[in-house]
Amino acid sequence: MSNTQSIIQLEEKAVNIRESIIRMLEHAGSGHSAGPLGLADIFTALYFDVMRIDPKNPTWEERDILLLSNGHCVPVQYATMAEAGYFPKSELLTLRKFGSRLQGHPERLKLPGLENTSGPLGSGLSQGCGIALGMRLDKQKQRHVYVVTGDGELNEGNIWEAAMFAPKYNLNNLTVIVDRNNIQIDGPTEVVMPLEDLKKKWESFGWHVLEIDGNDIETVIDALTMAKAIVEKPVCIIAYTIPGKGVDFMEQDYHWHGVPPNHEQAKQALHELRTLRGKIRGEHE
Ligand SMILES: Cc1ncc(C[n+]2csc(CCOP(=O)(O)OP(=O)(O)O)c2C)c(N)n1
Ligand SMILES: [Mg+2]
Repeated sequence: MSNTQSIIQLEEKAVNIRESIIRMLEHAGSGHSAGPLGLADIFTALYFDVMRIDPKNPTWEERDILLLSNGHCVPVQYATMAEAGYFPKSELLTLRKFGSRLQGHPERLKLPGLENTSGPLGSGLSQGCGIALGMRLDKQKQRHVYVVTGDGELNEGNIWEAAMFAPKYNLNNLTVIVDRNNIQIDGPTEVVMPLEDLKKKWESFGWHVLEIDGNDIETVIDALTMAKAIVEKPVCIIAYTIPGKGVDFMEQDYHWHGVPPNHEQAKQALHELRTLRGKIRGEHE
C-alpha cells in the first residue's frame, strides 16, 4: 500500500469518527461537540498508526498508554475505540445513559482500554509523568505515554507542576499533545486567560516543542514519530486544531464547546461529512 493510499484510508476513518460523534451526541441529547470533532485527526493518527496497542487485548502488558486529560472530549475517544474494534459501534448510542460504560467523562474502571478517569481538568499530565517514570523504573523501553490536554485546561496550575517534573527526570517516553483550538468553555482562550507565548512557556520549562497542524493526519503522524525519536527532552506538541472541524456551522465557534446537535443540526452535519468523504475519495481517483 502506498503512503498516499494509507493516508486516504486514515482520512476516511476520521470522517467515520466524526459521524459517530454527531450520532452519539444527538442521541444522548447532551455533551461536547467542538473539541471532539477537532481532535478526530489526532485520535485517528494515534489509534491507527502511532500507538502500539491491541484492541482485542486492551491490557496487553507492552501497550502504549493514552491519557485523555480533557475528559469532556471523550466522545472522540469512544468513537475511535469503536472504530478500532474495542467494542461494537452500536454501543456508542449508550453515551451518557444511566449504567452505560460510556459516561460523559471517561471512567477507567468501566471500559477496558480507557487508561484514566478524568473530567476535573488538570490531572492527566501528572498521571502521565507517574506512569512514564514507572515504565522507566521497570525498564520498559518500548512503551510510550501520550497525554492529550485542552488549551483552556492549561489554566490549571497543576499542569505546570507536571511540566516542571517531566524535564527534571528527562521523561523522554512521555509526549503531551496540547489541543490548541483557541476556545474553552466561556470564550476564546486569549480572552478568558491568555496563554501566549505558549511555545516559549513550554520551552522555558525544559520541553522540546513542536507546533503542527493538528487536523492534518500525515503531519500529526510525522510529529508523533519525531517526538518518540527525540530523547534529550520530553516533547510537547502544540497541535493547532479547528474546533468543530468538519461541520461548517460548528467550526471556530466556542458556543459549541458543550452543546450537542439537535436532530436537524445532526442531519445537516452528517450531510456535510458525507460530502467530505466523497471529496476525499474523489481527489485521489
Ligand atoms: C478543574 C475543573 N475546572 C473547571 C471545569 C469546567 N470545564 C469543563 S471544560 C472547560 C474548558 C476547558 O477548555 P479546553 O480544555 O480548551 O476545552 P475545549 O473547549 O477546547 O473543548 C472547563 C472550564 C472542569 N471540568 N474541571
Ligand atoms: Mg480548547
